[in-house]
Amino acid sequence: MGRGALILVEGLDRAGKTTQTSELVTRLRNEGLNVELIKFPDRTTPIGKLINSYLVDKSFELSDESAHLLFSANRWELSRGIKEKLHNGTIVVLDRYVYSGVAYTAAKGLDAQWCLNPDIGLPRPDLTIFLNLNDSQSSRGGFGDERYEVTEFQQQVKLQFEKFFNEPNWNTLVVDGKNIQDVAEEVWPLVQEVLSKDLKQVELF
Ligand code: NYM
Ligand code: MG
Repeated sequence: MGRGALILVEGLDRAGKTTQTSELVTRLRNEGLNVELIKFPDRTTPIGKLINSYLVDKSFELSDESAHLLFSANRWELSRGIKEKLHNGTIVVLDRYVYSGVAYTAAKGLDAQWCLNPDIGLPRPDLTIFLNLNDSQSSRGGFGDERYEVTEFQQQVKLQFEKFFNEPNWNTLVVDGKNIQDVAEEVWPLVQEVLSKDLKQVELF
């Protein structure tokens, strides 16, 4: 048996990542495959708990740099487990990852290469699906009240995500006006294609 695939779903807040990753995991399990879903930030770890405080409590002050490094550290906390699962043949589906890390901090004006540096060495996804909301929808509001859930900021984040649109293994799916099943039907062939590959060693950022 070959290794499992690392599949990432990225996007702005409210793009539908959590819905689509859970649909995808259900579908893969129905095919009899071993699948694990990991959502970043993982708010359950010691570092994740700090990140959660930072997101929900706007009086919890951290410099932009230290907040950024916590999000990266949260990925490093889980990276060994991710590699082990892939080696054991488990498909790992990620809800956000390195690209969110760079895009949200670079949107604050920090240098994008500086933002990527702490993530260098993390496993690289075999497939990234970016759920793309066009401007009219990203400005429709309806956010929760966590830090970053503000229309103007989301537009800056989107500009940062767009810099990754030519990354290897990247697919941008427009989700505007589509229902959950429509989007899932577009996700599925991309996933099947990566599963049909004979994946070699896990690549790294
Ligand atoms: N976020 C997420 C970052 O700023 N950097 C990161 O590295 C990651 C993984 O956390 N607004 C931000 C994006 C979201 C917030 O994520 C919480 P979610 O998926 O809404 O729980
Ligand atoms: Mg959110």
